[in-house]
Amino acid sequence: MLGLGYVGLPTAALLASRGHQVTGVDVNPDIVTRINNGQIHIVEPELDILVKTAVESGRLSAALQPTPADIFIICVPTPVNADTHSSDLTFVQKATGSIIPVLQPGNAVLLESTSPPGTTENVIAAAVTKAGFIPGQTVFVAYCPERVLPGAVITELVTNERTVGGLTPACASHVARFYKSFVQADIHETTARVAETVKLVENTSRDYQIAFANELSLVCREIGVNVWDVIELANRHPRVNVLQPGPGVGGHCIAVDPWFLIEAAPEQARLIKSARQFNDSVPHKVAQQIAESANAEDAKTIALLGMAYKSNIDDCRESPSIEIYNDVKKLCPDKKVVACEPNVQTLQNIELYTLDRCLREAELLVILVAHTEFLNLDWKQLQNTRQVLDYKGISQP
Ligand code: SAJ
Repeated sequence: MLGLGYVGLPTAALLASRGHQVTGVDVNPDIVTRINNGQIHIVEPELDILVKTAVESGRLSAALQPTPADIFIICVPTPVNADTHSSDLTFVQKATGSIIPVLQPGNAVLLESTSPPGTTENVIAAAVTKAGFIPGQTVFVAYCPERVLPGAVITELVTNERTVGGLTPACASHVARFYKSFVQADIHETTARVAETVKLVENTSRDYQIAFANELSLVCREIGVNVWDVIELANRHPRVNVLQPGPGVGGHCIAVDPWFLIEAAPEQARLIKSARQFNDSVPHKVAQQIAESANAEDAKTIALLGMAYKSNIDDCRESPSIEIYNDVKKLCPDKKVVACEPNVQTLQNIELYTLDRCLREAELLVILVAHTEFLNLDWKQLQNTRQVLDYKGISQP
């Protein structure tokens, strides 16, 4: 397993628990040491025990370089460049290069990272061909996108259906047999390019639909109706399923992956691009609204509730709440801006208060994430004494 991140590590540990002998490879020596000590570096339910057991059983170990294996799985980051939004495939290229010296006839090389269409062929197949192998004949090459939801990774690794895109039909069926050894759902065989596009479409469709929900929230504001009521009732129609508006789209996938589709067909993907850009603008609009409310109500202390990128996780990277916090601080230099995140102890450059302290000291409470701790509050009672801005629709009776 090349890359021991939030997909690679759980997959490696799960494979080891199913009897496979697994070497986890990572370029970060701290991660390698940690895993070899049976510890983990990410927060994910059940992962700690799964890794500990796998390491103790001798079926999972970590290393800085790949060792010979029947199957190589590449699970490394595929970021987009911040300014141009073009894809950066450096990690996939390096991981592929590191496999070549230990690759042998009959091995399989699989890519799981979200990638632009054509990557499996242009990066992986090209590298193995250059090394003298024939994809589909002497080695198997396939694209098998991960689909797991952070917070439910261990379950979803087993229960989600999978798409397996082979460079040739022989590659697809060889690799599908491997996934059947631990996936309890259907495995769909197709071409690598279709599988690459499918992965992008999955996350882009979510981004696109969230943009619709976010735009609806602005439309409903103008009309003077409650967007949550409108969506709930519209969704009673058998063929309507509007997603939920929020303070922006965070995480490492949904806000990134549409750019790969846009890059592949810039002239055609206009609505996709517009949805992506609109979702990116939402945190700034939210910050503006917060500043306006704080000024109108003369609130001296503003508490932002929820810094993680979504509910009941501790991952605050790529979180719209962080952007909102920084924006509000700039827009309200004379006010105290604090944040509450029950799932972390500290956050760089952010003044964290406990929930109790926010409730005691802030005149304006802003709900940004629907954490269970916030759902359990009596918002009706709080609204008698505090101004509440609710971006998750949880404060209604
Ligand atoms: N969000 C909304 N409204 C909604 C749903 C989500 O504003 O109705 C926001 C969330 O608050 C969050 C962001 O979208 O900020 C993304 O959250 P998410 O739960 O939709 O997705 P991720 O990024 O945690 O995981 C996604 C998943 N993809 C899909 O559901 C199509 C997961 O299955 C993928 O494996 C993962 O991306 C990935 O790695 O690609």
